[in-house]
Amino acid sequence: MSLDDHPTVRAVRARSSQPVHDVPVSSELIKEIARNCGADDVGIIEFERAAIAPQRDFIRKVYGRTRSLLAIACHMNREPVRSPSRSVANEEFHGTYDHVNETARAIVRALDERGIPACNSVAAFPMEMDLPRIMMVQHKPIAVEAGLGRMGIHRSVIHPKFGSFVLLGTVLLGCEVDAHDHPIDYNPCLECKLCVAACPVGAIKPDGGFDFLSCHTHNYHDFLGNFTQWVEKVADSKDARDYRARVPRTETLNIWQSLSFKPGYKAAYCISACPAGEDVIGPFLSDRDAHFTEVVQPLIDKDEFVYVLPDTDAEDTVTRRFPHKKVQRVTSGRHTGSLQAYIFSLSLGFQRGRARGLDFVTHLRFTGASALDMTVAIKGRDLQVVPGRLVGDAALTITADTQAWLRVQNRDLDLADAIASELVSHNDEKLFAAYMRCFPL
Ligand code: B12
Ligand code: SF4
Repeated sequence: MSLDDHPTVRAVRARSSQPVHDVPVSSELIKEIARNCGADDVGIIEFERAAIAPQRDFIRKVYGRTRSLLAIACHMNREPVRSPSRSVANEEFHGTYDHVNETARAIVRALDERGIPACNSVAAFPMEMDLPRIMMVQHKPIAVEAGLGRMGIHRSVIHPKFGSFVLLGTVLLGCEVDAHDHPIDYNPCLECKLCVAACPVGAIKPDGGFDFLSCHTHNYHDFLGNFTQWVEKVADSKDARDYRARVPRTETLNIWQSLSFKPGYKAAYCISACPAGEDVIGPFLSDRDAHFTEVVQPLIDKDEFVYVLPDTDAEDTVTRRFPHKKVQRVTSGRHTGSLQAYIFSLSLGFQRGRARGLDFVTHLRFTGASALDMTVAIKGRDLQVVPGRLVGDAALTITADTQAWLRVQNRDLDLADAIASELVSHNDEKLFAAYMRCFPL
């Protein structure tokens, strides 16, 4: 039988003529479908929008036919998110993440039924662990471009109506649309800095800076890093008594609960404290002190474990500003698999507090199979990384075998051993120690 005679082909050809995706689809139609499927707010932008350029290749890897991006926001219930009880707040986060994902799936199904090709992307934490960059679609820049809000000092998108209490999703559309949305013309962030005051690890900086490593280490303790550490502690334990000496009973229960019910976010207090947004701001406007006492102070006062990497800005913050909270020292669970990943990790892990008073240029010369030169300039809170070139006068020069350096980063090789066996060398003991303190392992 020829393809033209196949029953499927005959049935499809007997249907109406042109596939919808060859002509621009009504933007309003798609948005109405999205709202009917459960989105609280929606916006559409063209795939070629300049702000999306840094993630275009990653989006293509998810769905190669992407032509437009549909941004969706679903709002969370405010009061549960604000509860100092983590189980209550986490239920709200998890429930809304599921809702965003289910909404995106329903939109794709409804569009498909109308001949409009589309692919949803995940709302919650990404899982492409084998790639140097694990998140494929970055919802925040897409949501901002589509007019769903602006990023506040806490670096989450604040919706003009729902404030910080929204989670985001993106549906990748395989069609052009007839109208595009644009960013809103003001930032709903009030610059009140309550997010700065509430964060237990000091990850939110008053000038809008963000300490990724400290937030990730504490807030995401139940997610990636802790599991790796726990497995290693189990592997190292001689017997049950030894295991109990290494892992507090609360941690064992915590891990079991994460596996059974989903991991818990340890804080997200930056979202809880935020009074921005038309539906949220009322009580703050009528009595700011009451907002602080009722919403922010209970989070500050909470007696809880705070997970930090040793000798970091986060550890300083907890001991200085929150002495009633209990510091739990942990190791970072991240894996640095390549020099590109190391370069990327520098800006994520940079400890501004440790860099206070420093002003020097470092030349790094990586040798071996993947040889590379690079420059790292540290000037107080400012960090500049220039991969591929040695720039300026270097006070510190580090020469390292690439593989050995990566093994040190992953704590597979002790730094002292790497230096003793001349796999790593430098010209200045004091500056080398200062450099290493700025980027904790
Ligand atoms: C990586 C990530 C994190 C990281 C970094 C947070 C951040 N500020 O970006 C960590 C683990 C710390 C984190 C924490 C939280 N997150 Co988060 N997270 C993401 C994720 C996967 C990507 C973020 C992103 O787009 N970054 C890129 C750029 C554009 O954002 P940026 O702020 O300019 O970049 C900073 C970092 O992301 C980092 N970075 C840049 N590129 C890359 C690449 C990689 C691989 C990594 C690891 C980091 C990284 O460097 C920048 C400077 O610090 C998104 C989901 C998604 N797929 O989009 C959710 C998302 C941003 N998270 C969200 C939430 C709610 C949280 C938490 C409240 C935890 C929770 N309960 O869910 C906290 C809040 C912390 C905070 N104040 O930002 C929501 C925010 C919703 C909103 N209203 O904006 C998102 C959009 C998930 C969702 N579907 O709604 N998160
Ligand atoms: S808490 Fe205040 S400063 Fe922080 S994001 Fe919200 S409005 Fe902006």
